[in-house]
Amino acid sequence: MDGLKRQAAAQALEHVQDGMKLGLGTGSTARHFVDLLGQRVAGGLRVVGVPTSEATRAQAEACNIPLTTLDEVDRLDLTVDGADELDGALNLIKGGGGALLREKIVAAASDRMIVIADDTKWVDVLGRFPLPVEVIPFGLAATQRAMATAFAQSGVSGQMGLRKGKDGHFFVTDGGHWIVDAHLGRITDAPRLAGLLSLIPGVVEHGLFIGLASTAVLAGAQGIRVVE
Ligand code: ABF
Repeated sequence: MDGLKRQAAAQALEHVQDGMKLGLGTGSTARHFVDLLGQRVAGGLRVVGVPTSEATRAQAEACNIPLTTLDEVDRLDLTVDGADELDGALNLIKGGGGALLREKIVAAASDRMIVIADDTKWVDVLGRFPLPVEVIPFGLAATQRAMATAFAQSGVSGQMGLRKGKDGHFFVTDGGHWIVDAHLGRITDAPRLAGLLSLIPGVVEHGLFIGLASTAVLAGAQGIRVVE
């Protein structure tokens, strides 16, 4: 599986050109991309990157990839990031790694987003992977009740659980928030659910990425498949 992830990352690297401003994704697949990009930078490629997590920042710095922020540049040319699930409309579930807020801010500031993944992430209908929703701790129960209403209004239901970290305590995001994972099964109208979740005050951001990805590079046993 790791080899497939690296193949997808290598294919996405073909889209990187000298002088580009790049969004740098998070997760084990994006990690391959940053590693390969670092090798190209060492060979003379000139790019600047905006990392989507503290983990990616640390990796990019170790690879000597020049970094910038969205305060210093207006738009990014390209973001390359992984996903937990993607469908035929290139809608995504992201946030399994807990970095969905910065990932979405960076993707939305990019002219293009390439998703890199092994082909097990490709699904007919999103939702088998639990939907991560980043929430403010204050008023959590009220936020979860509002989320349940949003689920019902978009025709889904399921259990919600507050994510815990490896230490057994609540997982805290880079932004200092918590994550609720919603086990919904089949999200048949992802754009509607995305819109409803975005209206809830205690929801900082959710892991449905609708209309943000322009290309998917999927690596499988049969080779690389590019979906646009
Ligand atoms: C990030 O990393 C996340 O949005 C997503 O949750 C995860 C995918 O991880 P991996 O590439 O390790 O499967 O892209």
